[in-house]
Amino acid sequence: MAGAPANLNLAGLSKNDYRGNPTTLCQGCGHNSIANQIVAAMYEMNVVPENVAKFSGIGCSSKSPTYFMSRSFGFNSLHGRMPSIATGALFGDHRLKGIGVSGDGDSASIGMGQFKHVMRRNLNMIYIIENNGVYGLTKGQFSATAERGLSLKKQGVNPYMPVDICMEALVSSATFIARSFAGNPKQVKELLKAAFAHRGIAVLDIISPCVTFNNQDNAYHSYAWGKDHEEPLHDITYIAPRSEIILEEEMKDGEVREVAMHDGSTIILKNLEQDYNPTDRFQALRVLEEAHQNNWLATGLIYVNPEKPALADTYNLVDTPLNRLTDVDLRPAPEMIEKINALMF
Ligand SMILES: Cc1ncc(C[n+]2csc(CCOP(=O)(O)OP(=O)(O)O)c2C)c(N)n1
Ligand code: SF4
Repeated sequence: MAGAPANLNLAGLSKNDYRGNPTTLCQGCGHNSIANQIVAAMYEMNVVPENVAKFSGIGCSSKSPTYFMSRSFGFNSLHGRMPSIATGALFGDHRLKGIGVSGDGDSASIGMGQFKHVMRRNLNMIYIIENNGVYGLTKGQFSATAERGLSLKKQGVNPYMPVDICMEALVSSATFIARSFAGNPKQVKELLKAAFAHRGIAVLDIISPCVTFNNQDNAYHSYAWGKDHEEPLHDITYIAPRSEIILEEEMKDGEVREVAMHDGSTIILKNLEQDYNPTDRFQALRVLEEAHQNNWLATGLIYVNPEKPALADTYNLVDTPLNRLTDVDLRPAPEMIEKINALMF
């Protein structure tokens, strides 16, 4: 195909244009691998960085937006408050796509209320939770996603049941829910692409080991446990609108499920163990419960509903972003003022 030179994508940008500052996180931290996959996915999707706004709360994970897409807008907000800041900003300019990065402490502990409300509002944002079961930044306390019985040297034994981020997202009416593992970069990248194509909230719960405070082999958020217990529901491939579908040889009838996205793109899922339909909410609930009971790390696209309108679409907004409206645009015409005055007296 004629087009851009090999190292430039269709937006005319090189991969370097999608990078951020060098990481300051620990070497081997799962969060670094996720930032790298965001760079790769956005480059391959030909995203214009200036059309993206990055948001985060507080934590090692919430530092991540610094490490990708320096040319995009960005706001590092307060602990657990990323959803409301993002909601305001994406109302201010509803043409931007949000990429939010949070931690399990940021979202499932202090920010749980905000998390659930941004789900039901269906904000047009990818919401990544870099889930390591601990508060990495403040030296490894248990977070709300830590498994019961987890024993850490300085913390003792966790007595509480864990919060399941995907289950919480599902019951809060999120419209795209996926789980992955930082040790599976290909799946992370394809899910990121699909999430970007989704118009609405797209939750990615990514198990992202904290190599400093919670990476012993028996911990549910460690590299070893993830590798041993990962049960992908399908192989996932994202097909951009109008690009050639070249997978027919690999995929046989009956094993393949396609999900058409709002923008004309397609997600192709090749089922592995079971015939899984991610548009069936009841099946999604069941697979999460089964995974919980059997100690599986079920990964892949768990649920998607491309039909529900995103938050900005449920309001009768003008096409021009609200933050670009001028005084002249906002001032009612004299006849309209007359009408309003007449109604009052
Ligand atoms: C209101 C408030 N309470 C507590 C803190 C302290 N604090 C900073 S980060 C953090 C938890 C971070 O954990 P997580 O979101 O899981 O991110 P990680 O560092 O593990 O990536 C806490 C409790 C804070 N900054 N603000
Ligand atoms: S403390 Fe843990 S979460 Fe924070 S950067 Fe280091 S490995 Fe990552």
